[in-house]
Amino acid sequence: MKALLVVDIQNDFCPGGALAVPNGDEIVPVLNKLISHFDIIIQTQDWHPAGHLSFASSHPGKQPYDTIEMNYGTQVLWPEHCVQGTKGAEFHPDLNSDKAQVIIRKGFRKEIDSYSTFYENDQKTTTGLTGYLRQRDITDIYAVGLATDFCIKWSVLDGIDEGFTMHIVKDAVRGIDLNGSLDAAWAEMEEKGAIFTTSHQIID
Ligand code: VGL
Ligand code: ZN
Repeated sequence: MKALLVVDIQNDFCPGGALAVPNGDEIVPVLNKLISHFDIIIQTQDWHPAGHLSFASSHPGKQPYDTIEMNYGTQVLWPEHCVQGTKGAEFHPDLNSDKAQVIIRKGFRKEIDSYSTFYENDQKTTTGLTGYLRQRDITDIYAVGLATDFCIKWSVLDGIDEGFTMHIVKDAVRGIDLNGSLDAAWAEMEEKGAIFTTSHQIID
């Protein structure tokens, strides 16, 4: 069984949002086509409490895109984004979210960020997604959404470690690209065994 994993299509990651991914909204029509093609849809939603420790504003003297050492490793500091209950945390209005069967929220613990949909950034705290997927006999996951070099990459790498076949739909993702992170992400995903595909290969 296969599932479509629609990652973080939220206002704050789209142009005009607090942490806009360049051309992030461009993929929405492609996502809607894929959504109508798949039977099982899982969406993720970045969902931070105010004062989340991944925000630069929570660390006096720090600027967005600086990094700090957390007890789980290096953390990029972000502009405040996807705060629970705000407009910025809502799904993009043009995304067809009606078909989503489960929505995984992540980053809701103040002290820990969560890029991956499987594990939080300590690589230990689970979101429960693996259990859901296994119980539904899902073997193949098609990752789409934002951002290629953060939430998509970490989800793809973790998904492979969890034993799933991870596909990444190249024309249905967009990246942030901090200091070459986008090229590095593509290389890491390829190296780990992710399968690169396109929406045309899936739909046509
Ligand atoms: C993301 C940075 C911070 C993402 C989420 O969705 O890739 N990136 N929070
Ligand atoms: Zn976030």
